[in-house]
Amino acid sequence: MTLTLRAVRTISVEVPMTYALGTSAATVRAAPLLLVDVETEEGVTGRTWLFGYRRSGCRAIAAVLEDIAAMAKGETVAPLPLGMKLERRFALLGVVGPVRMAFSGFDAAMWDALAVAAGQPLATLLGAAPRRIPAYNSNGLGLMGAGAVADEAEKLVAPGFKAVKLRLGYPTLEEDVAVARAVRKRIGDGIALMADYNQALGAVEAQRRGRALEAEGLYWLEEPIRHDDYTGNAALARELALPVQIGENFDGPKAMAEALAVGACDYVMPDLARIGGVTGWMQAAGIAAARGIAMSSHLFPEVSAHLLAATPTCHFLEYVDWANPILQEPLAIENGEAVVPDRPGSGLLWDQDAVKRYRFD
Ligand code: SMN
Ligand code: MG
Repeated sequence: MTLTLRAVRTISVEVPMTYALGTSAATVRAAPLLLVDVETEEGVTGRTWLFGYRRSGCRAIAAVLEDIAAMAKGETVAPLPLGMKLERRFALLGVVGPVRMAFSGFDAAMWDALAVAAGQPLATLLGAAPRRIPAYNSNGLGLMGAGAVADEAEKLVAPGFKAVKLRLGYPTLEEDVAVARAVRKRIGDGIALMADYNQALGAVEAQRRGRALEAEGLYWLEEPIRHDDYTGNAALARELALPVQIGENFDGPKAMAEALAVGACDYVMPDLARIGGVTGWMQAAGIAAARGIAMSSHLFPEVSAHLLAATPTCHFLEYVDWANPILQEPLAIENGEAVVPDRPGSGLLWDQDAVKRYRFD
């Protein structure tokens, strides 16, 4: 069925988080989410959600989406050519940051509409099938000190997760090591433990801390230094035994291709909203597959589960429960694996009462 674009509607909500997210860059206690609905003349609605990081982020993305909607009205829902055409109109402003997120959300919601219209799960429309994807629990584990982090880690693995992610970047290396050890001691050896610095370190310090952490049995070292310093990341990837993970800040598949061309990392984890939605993700998946690089997701677990099912080098799904309060059917996790839902589209439906409760714009 051909779908014709009628409107794009957005609602901003701020949802309380079960676990605060205290990274080396900022602490977030409530998640500002932008809910995106693409409506079509045929009555099919496609949905996605975006993370605004701050309320102003939601407002900025919504403003761009309003502009995109005005240009897209009456067009056929065809994410690749329509996205390319409209992005060209934003070339002078720059398709980065909130503009990139708006286009990514527009793309993901269009793909959802196509899958809903086809009566197929998004994974199926992408040439795969619903299945289970290994997931790590990425809620919480902020910079709270060894005792509090170990307590929280115990709660995070309780539902059956086999992997969790720790935020590092304490003032000293000794504190980083102490926290990693306290968590390991508490959760035991059978659980994978990822560590994320959120770009906190300089090149020399990253070498020093990375080398010391090699003895702590971490699964990957994420964004140790500035995300766009590809040569610096490449030096770390070469010199450390600990695999270097980057990708949440790749701005489109081209950035990922450039990073991989210089060996900037061992693993990649693109973000649905920065890689260019479903279309950008699939292109990135091809690049990762060509190089045999394991690919994980960043945030947006509900949509990312479908995408990882269609990713040849599928690695880990990053699980966060942020959208659960406003979803009719939250993503199911069983034995530490995300269950790709076997229903049309990505499976996102808003709980309207909850949306009213948490709405801020
Ligand atoms: C992260 C970054 C920004 C928002 C949420 C989480 C973090 C991650 O870097 O990888 O989970
Ligand atoms: Mg990260």
